[in-house]
Amino acid sequence: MAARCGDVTRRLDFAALDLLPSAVRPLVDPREVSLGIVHLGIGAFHRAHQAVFTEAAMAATGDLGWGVCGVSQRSRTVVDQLAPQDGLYTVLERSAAGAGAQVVGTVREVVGGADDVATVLARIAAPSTRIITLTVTEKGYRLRPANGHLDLSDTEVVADLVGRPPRTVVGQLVRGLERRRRADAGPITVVCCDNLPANGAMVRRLVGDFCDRLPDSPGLADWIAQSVRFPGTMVDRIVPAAVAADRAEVTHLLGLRDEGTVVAEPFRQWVIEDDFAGDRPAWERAGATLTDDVAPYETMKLRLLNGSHSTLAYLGALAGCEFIADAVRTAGLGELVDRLMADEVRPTLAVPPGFDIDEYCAILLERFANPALRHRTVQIAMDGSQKLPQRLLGTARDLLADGRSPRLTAFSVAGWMRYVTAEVSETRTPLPVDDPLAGRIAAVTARAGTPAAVCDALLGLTEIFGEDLAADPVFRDLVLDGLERLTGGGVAPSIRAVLNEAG
Ligand code: CS2
Repeated sequence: MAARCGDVTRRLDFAALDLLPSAVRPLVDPREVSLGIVHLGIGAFHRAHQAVFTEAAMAATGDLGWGVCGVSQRSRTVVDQLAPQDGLYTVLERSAAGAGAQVVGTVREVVGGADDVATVLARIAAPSTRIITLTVTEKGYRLRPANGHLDLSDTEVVADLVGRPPRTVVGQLVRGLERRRRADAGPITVVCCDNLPANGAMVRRLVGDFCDRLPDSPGLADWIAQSVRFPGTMVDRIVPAAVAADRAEVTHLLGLRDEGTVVAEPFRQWVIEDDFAGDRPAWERAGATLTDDVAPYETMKLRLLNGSHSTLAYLGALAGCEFIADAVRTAGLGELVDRLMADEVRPTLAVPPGFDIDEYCAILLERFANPALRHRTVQIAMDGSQKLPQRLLGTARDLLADGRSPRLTAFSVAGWMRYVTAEVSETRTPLPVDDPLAGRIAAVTARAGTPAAVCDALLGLTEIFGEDLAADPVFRDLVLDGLERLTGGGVAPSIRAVLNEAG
């Protein structure tokens, strides 16, 4: 009774747990959970994905030693949301069938990584910590996409290397591991959960690059090679930014106020390379797939889901759609991504044995069309320079190498080019360019007066396109063709034309 008609201004925390309707309570008693995981980059995605899997694994086994110390990278927002709530928050699952709430109790501590570096390093060095997970977004790694190594010209990386309390992710990871080695706290596994190809190997490489430049840490790289594992992963769950209406709905469902609500679709998937230095949560008991080879899953997801997502985001935003679910029903975009997946992406994939790719693609289209998810096109359009290579350009490269025409993929790249230069959509809504390369993009296109000049200027950004695609005449012609159409004729007629030409 108290939960349903209680004081709605009361905030979720330990003391309010007993007021919650039993169906929404955490799967384990959070007061009994102890820390076992450090998570770098605690945003909405971690809370709706890995934390949910971990809680289900703890509930399935009764091993409650896998609570999360969540580190926020820059802003203190998550600390302010979760600390007063004893780390508790709600996952609001939205689908056409309605909304369901589940309170999650796995996050046991939240630390502002920018101002409390000492706690971050101490947690990485604690013997009870056996796993470090990461979701810091593509740009958070500060790597050079062209060679996959740490960007040693990045001023933050340089500052970390000369010895300030580290603020970059790689700096915190390496200094934490150094502390762990000194404390003789034992082996540990670093699980990258960002949408990057071969993400485990990538983090291992960046850690190595940082270590190579630390004159004061002899032997650290060898210790890491022996004691630290970096499995690759494929992570999947669509998690749009929560808004006031979501928090209001949670208040209604819980009878309590929750400032830390995250919104998610019902679908969730996690494929993890089974390569751990020590213990781990029984994530397979929570529906995760542990496998020897994560690469086929990862490429499939990055090219089919994320490639389509970016296509819907750029072209949808250009057509004036605020949300992905609208974009997929507008201007022929649904058919475009369907054909993009079937005709261009699928031939480049090595499908894991026994995996039903037809069903996977059909479900993807349904997930994009979920009317209850208000996933903003401009949110996904962010950081295109960091996303295009693994989402679209790999497909283009593979098709070109095979002598095939990446017409639809190139059209999607043209959508990005139009998005970053158009300023406003067809319905005059603003198209923000939120990207670490925004300054370079603006500078190289400033005096480009024709689609050809824009196309060449942007293809010249070899940190995105590499030397190969920048110089590929077939690719250039296809992208330019798309960009000319989008510049002159709008999204819907351009899609019709390109689909006709693609046959
Ligand atoms: C999206 C992803 O924001 C984006 O760029 O494409 O976050 C996407 O929602 C997830 O990868 C789904 O697993």
